[in-house]
Amino acid sequence: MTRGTRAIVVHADLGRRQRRDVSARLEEAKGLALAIGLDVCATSAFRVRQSRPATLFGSGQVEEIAALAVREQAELIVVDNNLTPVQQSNLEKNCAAKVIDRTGLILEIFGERAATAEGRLQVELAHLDYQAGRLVRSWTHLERQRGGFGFLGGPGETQIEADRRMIRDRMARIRRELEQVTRTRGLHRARRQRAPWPVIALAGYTNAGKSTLFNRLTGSAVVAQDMLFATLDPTMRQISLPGIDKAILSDTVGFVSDLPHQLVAAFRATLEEVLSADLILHVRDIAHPDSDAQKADVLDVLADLGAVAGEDDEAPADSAVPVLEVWNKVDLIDDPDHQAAIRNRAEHEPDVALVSALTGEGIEALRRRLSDILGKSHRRYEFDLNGREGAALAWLHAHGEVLSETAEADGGEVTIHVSVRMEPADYDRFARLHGDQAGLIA
Ligand SMILES: Nc1nc2c(ncn2[C@@H]2O[C@H](COP(=O)(O)OP(=O)(O)OP(=O)(O)O)[C@@H](O)[C@H]2O)c(=O)[nH]1
Ligand SMILES: [Mg+2]
Repeated sequence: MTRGTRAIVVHADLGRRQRRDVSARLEEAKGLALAIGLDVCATSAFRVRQSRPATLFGSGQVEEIAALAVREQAELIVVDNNLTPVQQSNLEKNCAAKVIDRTGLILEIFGERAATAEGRLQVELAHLDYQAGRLVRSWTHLERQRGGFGFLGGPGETQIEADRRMIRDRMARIRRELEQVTRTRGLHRARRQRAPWPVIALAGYTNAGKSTLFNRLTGSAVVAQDMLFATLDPTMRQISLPGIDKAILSDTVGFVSDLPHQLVAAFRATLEEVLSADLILHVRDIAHPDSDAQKADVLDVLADLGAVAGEDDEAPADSAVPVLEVWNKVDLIDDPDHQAAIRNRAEHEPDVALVSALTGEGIEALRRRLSDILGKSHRRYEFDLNGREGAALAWLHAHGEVLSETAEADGGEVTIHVSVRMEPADYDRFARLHGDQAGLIA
């Protein structure tokens, strides 16, 4: 798939209760296609009463799609749904064009954006997982890449087995490499927390303005543009807040509805930065017509990661991170009545800050708010204690709220990883009392 490829975007409206209407879905799908540089010539939605196992769309609809592709001279059809391998290959045959589904498209975008070694490994892992799922009935995808494996004979069950094994081996290797990278980052995290500076993580729907706010608050210049998934790799900078010595702000990948589960799994380590934060700033494009649906999608992903309590959870998770909603892009609300209503709502909601990252409105108030929250709140610290230091562990249980505790044996040495929420003053006391002998990660 190359930039500038002529493409049409189609969506099957399956009539399920959706958070957004069909035209908004199509608009977003078009945005995803544009994000990878496709030349989108036409978009169209089809009401599909009964999804067909062979083609998803009804036969008349397939003809319409084929005709549209011909009329627009499109080489590629983006289907904004998830397709089975069989549906994908039948559609390709019937429409005489290449077909990519929603998950495939998002994986392509991530593949193009990944800039760090870690990001590339994560995307490759997600891609392999996606391919492995497609091997069940269709091996044609891999055939192209097989190259040197031709000696194994004609494709058949044996070939599928061989492909599966190849993918499995490669996935195992990537997982090991990723573990290594993650471990290094985990150490960085521990070192940072020992400082101990509070960490604020930005989270939110793609294009909500996270990077723009990040730049506004830190005075840096990370890429922020009107494009879905502009940011992929996490970035951290120091920000200064009134009355607070130092704090770290982290920008990260945006979310989207129906984020492929392979990606969430692969990006878990990166997204876990969000989990270990002291505060999550949930940045929302409050001027977007689908703002509420986007919020629900973001909360789904955060709940999935265990950062916030999910809709079905009875009580907030122990480790839940406090969330402040940042209603961004207030400058974009044209209708004065709507603008007034939003301002009024923001004022009365306890955990909402209204800003425009672009004009700077509300930013100073947000800074004060952050100082307030971080100044008061307990922070989260992580320790690696030597198994013999029972006294240090007991102290942590007595003075802090232990969020998790896991033991790991390496030879005769037992290390206990403890994650604790406590006041910075208590942390200082702990460090004075047990610091060196407790074996803090340094
Ligand atoms: N009018 C207006 N535009 C904004 C505001 N904040 C961000 N934008 C614009 O919204 C677009 C997306 O901003 P980004 O900061 O890249 O969004 P993001 O959340 O980092 O997006 P991803 O990294 O793609 O997930 C850019 O064109 C910004 O200039 C704002 O307060 N007002
Ligand atoms: Mg960004």
